[in-house]
Order: sequence, then structure tokens, then C-alpha cells
Amino acid sequence: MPAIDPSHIPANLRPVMEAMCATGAQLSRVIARGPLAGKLGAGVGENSDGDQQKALDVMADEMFEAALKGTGVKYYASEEQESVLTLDGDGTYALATDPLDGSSNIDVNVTIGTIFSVFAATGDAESSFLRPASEQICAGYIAYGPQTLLAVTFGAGTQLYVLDPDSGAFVLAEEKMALPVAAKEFSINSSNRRHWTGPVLAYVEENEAGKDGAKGKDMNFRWVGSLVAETHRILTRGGTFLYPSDGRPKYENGRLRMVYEVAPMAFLVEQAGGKATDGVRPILSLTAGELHERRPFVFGSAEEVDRIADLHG
Ligand code: FBP
Ligand code: AFP
Repeated sequence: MPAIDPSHIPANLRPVMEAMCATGAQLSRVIARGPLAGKLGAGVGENSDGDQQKALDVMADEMFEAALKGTGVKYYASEEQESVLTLDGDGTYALATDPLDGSSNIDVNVTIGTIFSVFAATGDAESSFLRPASEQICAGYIAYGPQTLLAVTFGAGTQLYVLDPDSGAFVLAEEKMALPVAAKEFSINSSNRRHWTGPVLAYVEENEAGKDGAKGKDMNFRWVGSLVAETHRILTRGGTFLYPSDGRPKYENGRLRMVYEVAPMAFLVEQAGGKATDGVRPILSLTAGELHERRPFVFGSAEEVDRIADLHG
């Protein structure tokens, strides 16, 4: 039994998607067992950028790397590995992943996920990923929450699959997700307010003013601390997400990584009719300068993302 219904997946990418989904289903069972599966949220080291790695980060990375061998993936890049690995000299794809996103939520039973992006493998290992984000041929996330689900795009809309616990396969639930143009919610880590730039502060203050402010409507606020959970909520019912550059030394380009967090989410959002920028410029027009670089990220309902660009003047 295949791990995903293959009918909407381009034939040459089916082995990759099969490996991602079989591994996602396996990981979902580990996550569902929580403490019964060991100390999944325990710190076990640091990645190349000094971020703490949790046991589940490392486990997920090892599982995806192993599963992708022999699927056509030539180059494998991961948040958890300093440099690109060559999995198969004859492969034709370059796949980048954050194998376990939202790791501060592992121990508290809140949605976490896997994010991935696929380019054609052209050039050497690293340069295959340092290309305009618009050249991605596939992007997706698997969310491990009340449901385990997959949102994926191959450039013809964003499809939603749900892992059916009875069959163990990802089943198509929505052929074309549609991100609402208008929003009633926004998401930003407000504990960084004192570090924000003027346009970000202006946007948040406009939302907080609600009906009484220039916007003339009340806005609700949500922050999960898990990009996958936030993206799924926004794809489903609209909203905006901001992880802007801020005044903290490590975060002058925001917190999120261009290659395996920002670019794939931008592709998924745009394919669902939303917008994704660095505050002003469309993410899909941008190219990463290095594998682990960070990028300010704003995405969601088109009206709001346009408003944020206007505030940047
Ligand atoms: P990890 O890949 O280390 O989990 O970090 C990414 C992330 O957890 C995103 O999922 C989330 O949007 C953000 O960091 C939360 O940041 P903050 O700690 O500022 O709330
Ligand atoms: P429900 O019982 O209608 O789900 O509401 C309760 C609740 O969702 C609670 O779980 C949250 O803490 C709270 O509402 C959220 O309220 P805001 O919408 O004001 O954030």
C-alpha cells in the first residue's frame, strides 16, 4: 500500500513523496507516543548556527536522510547538518528540509512539523539550493497535530492530504487550498516588540487599535511558536504571519531560514492565492546567498501583506 495517493503527484517525484510520507507517518507514531518513546525534547547538542538540537530533531533528520536514498534525491540539505550531503550521484533533485520544526513544542503536545523544498539538482551541491525561490519544483510541510497532514505544491495549486490512521496512507482532502484574501488574525512574537522597526510596530499598533483605528476592524492575535502550525492555520482561514528583522544581534534578518523554512512556505502560500514577502519584496523573487541564511518573513492574506509593504513606504 503506497504511503500517499499518487494521482496528483508528478510521476518523477513519486518516489520522493513516497519516502517523505512513509517517514512522516513513522515519525507521527513516535510523536504520538510522546514520553513513552523516550526523551524526545531533550537537548542533545547544537547545530552549526548555535541553535540547540533536541533528540527528535536529530532522529527526524536521520530518518529522512535514510529514507530519501535511492529516490532520485542527489543532494540533501538539512537544518540539522552544516553542509549538503550527496545521497546519490545519479539523482536529479536537491531536497532541503527542516526535519522537525517548532521543536520548543515537542514536550508540550502542541503541533510540530516537517518542512521541505525541492529544486532540480543543477550545479554543485550547495549551488543547487542557492537559486531563486521561484525555481522550486515542489514544497510542502507535514504537520503532526490532532491530525497528521501534508500540504504540498508542485506548482499547480496547493493540495492538502490527511494521514488516515486506519489505512496508514495520506489521502487527498483538498485539491486546491484557497487562502482568504482578507484576514481577521495576525501572528508575531510580541515579546520582541522593543526590537521591532517602525513599519512592523505601526502594523501591530494598527491591528491593536481595531475598529477604532485606521483599519476600522478588530483583529485577533495568535502565536503558536511553530511555523508549520501557524502556516496551516493561515492557509485554512486567513491571517498574517510576521517574523521580521529586529534589533537583536542574531536576528537582524529575522529568525527563519530562507532555504528550508521561508522559501517552501512562500511557494505553498502563493500557490494557495496568498502573498509572501520579506516585508517588501516577494520571497519567490529572492535567492539565498548561503545555505543556512535567515530572511525576514511576512506572509498570509493578500490585503494584509500589501498593507505591510505600504507601511514600509
Ligand atoms: P526550530 O526550527 O528550531 O524549531 O525554530 C523555528 C521556529 O520554532 C518556528 O517554527 C517558529 O515560527 C519560530 O521558531 C518561533 O520563534 P520564537 O521562539 O521567537 O517564538
Ligand atoms: P471555546 O471553549 O469556545 O473553545 O473557547 C475557549 C478558548 O478557545 C480557550 O481554549 C482559549 O484559551 C481561549 O478561548 C482563546 O481566547 P481568545 O480568542 O481571546 O484568544
